[in-house]
Amino acid sequence: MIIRTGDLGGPITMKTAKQVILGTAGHIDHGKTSLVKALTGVDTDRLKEEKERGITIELGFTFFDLPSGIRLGIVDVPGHEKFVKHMVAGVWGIDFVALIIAADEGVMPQTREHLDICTLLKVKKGLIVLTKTDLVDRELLEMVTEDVVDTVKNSFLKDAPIVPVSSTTKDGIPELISVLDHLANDVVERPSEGLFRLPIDRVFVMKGFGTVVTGTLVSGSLSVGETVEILPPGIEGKVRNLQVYNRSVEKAVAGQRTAVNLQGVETSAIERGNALVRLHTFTPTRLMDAYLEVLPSAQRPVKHRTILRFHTGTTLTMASVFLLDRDELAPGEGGFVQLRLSDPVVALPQDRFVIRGSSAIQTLGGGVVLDTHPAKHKRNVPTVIKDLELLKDGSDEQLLSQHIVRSGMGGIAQEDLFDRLALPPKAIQALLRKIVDRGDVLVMDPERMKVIDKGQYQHLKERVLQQLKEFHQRSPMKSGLAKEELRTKLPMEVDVKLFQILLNGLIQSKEVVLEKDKLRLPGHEISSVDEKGLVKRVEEAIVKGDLQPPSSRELSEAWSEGEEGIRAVLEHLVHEGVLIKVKSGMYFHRIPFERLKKELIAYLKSHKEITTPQFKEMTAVSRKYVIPLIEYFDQIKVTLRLGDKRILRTVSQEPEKGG
Ligand SMILES: Nc1nc2c(ncn2[C@@H]2O[C@H](COP(=O)(O)OP(=O)(O)OP(=O)(O)O)[C@@H](O)[C@H]2O)c(=O)[nH]1
Ligand SMILES: [Mg+2]
Repeated sequence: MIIRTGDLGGPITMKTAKQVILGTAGHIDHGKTSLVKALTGVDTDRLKEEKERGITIELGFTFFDLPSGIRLGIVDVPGHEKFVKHMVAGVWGIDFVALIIAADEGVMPQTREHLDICTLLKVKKGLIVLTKTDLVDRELLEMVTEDVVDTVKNSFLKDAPIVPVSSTTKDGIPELISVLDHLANDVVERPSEGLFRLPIDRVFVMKGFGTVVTGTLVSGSLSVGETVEILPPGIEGKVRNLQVYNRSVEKAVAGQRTAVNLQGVETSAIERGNALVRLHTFTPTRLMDAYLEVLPSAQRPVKHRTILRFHTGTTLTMASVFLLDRDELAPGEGGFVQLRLSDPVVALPQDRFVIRGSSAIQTLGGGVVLDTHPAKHKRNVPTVIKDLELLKDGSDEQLLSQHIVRSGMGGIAQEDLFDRLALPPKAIQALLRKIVDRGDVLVMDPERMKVIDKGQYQHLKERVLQQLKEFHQRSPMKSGLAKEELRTKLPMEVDVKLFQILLNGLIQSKEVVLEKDKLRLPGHEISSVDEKGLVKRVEEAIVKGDLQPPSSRELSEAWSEGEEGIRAVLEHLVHEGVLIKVKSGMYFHRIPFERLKKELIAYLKSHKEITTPQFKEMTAVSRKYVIPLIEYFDQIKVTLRLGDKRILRTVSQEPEKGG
């Protein structure tokens, strides 16, 4: 007799290859483990302590084949309130749940808490099993059933089958098997081309084999011989052997309970809560954006910066909850949050999580991960919330675009997008192609398929133009800015390739001019800022000064012009090759300077050496100019100083005519 059949879907088809995972849930001692034993013959309570205390502590695993041929894997969870963390780990990744309620006790605290957890983790379907029916009469069973129907009326189990059984007398077990078969038949198998991930729920040593880890393979597939990585510790190992339901296999796929024998991995280095992934596919994170819902039944609101227990996959860590658009979330409310975790975790957007109190341990709420690698957000910023709304409710394509926008001015490579979306890499590749073809993003490195959002690229372009504008304002007499100097003024994540693409684009569109390795805006010409014809006047004054040229200060005083401006003109003329800067503030015109240089070389060739007084006589100028000049000749390696004399440094510098 089935109390309520619910919607059992269509007719069952024979599916020998199909594998589906069922999880148990329910209050302590309500008969979960006994029911699993009644179904499979296996006692999943293996630990000595479990046997002695008669309770489940760790997760139990077993399986059996349903009449249709579907293999049903079972994760048996503990009901004790102290072990809810194991329960969350066990339920994360199951296909459907059996909420188990003892007919002699009815709905109890962990019945509700486990139901809440399954709801928060978005377990899509399930059934209700009333156990220990041999201990109650018909009347009591009816009362309990009413209570149960009332408890689940607003949950995903509101229309679920209700099956009364006795694990002791086996009453109702055949009916239960038939209901399980219908539900399993209806489960949509997980795609095996997803990004491989196995949250580890057990680690142990097997004699003669070494380290074995087990878990529910939640997405993708894994084959013997592959190199894998255990995160967060970042330990590499090789898959020596794979087992699915006690049988060695070459390949394990999503939806299977899997045991992985790892070569080259110390058992002590890994623990429950770590994740087994393929190399370079995930980066653990300590900061994530999420949407958090507080249970209507929570005793108190969740306040900004509260520290709570955070459960996802098989991991438990502490999280500081930053509420992004309010100061508290009341029971029944939901909002966008940034979670700062005390330990790094492996997660994907769309992953579900549960939060529980840190001292009064009680399930408070949970939600969905939206971004696993966000920037730190300021609170109460409308654009931040708008972006997160898109990540929460947008289409896959909008999500992908949004992640590209979020990668900023540095762009993002295709492989780094694989762990931003809960989609198989192949699907992400195809979506990215579509976005590129539409022209919303720019490919900056076709080899790695590194892309940048058009809007971000535009920002970057504007940055370059702004930098050049500011540069011209600062140094009106400089012809332009060196490429490398410009690069240092852009965000660090802008790599050489992107920088080159950016410059080429700007040069091609004539927004920027490249001249002698210097970049400038097309409107910038020195003559255009030189309204007073200073360039010409300065050059004339320096020529006139011959070997005793006026300083910038002297010119500024003589003409009542700002010294800054004159200095800029002098520097510009040095840059143009008209003047030679012998020392700070002292500029010679090239013509008299070259004449002097020739005279000096000729003198040294015939006299072999020269003293400072002799050089002073040659130039016929004051010491103020003599010393800087002769030192400059040392500096440019025309002369070499030996004590108080100087000799010619390189004879070959000016080859003798006909010699
Ligand atoms: N009479 C009767 N006793 C049952 C039945 N199912 C379980 N029990 C008894 O109830 C007690 C608890 O059963 P378990 O199966 O260990 O309960 P559990 O839900 O797995 O408990 P935890 O895992 O610790 O939460 C045991 O003593 C069982 O023998 C049943 O259908 N009829
Ligand atoms: Mg148990």
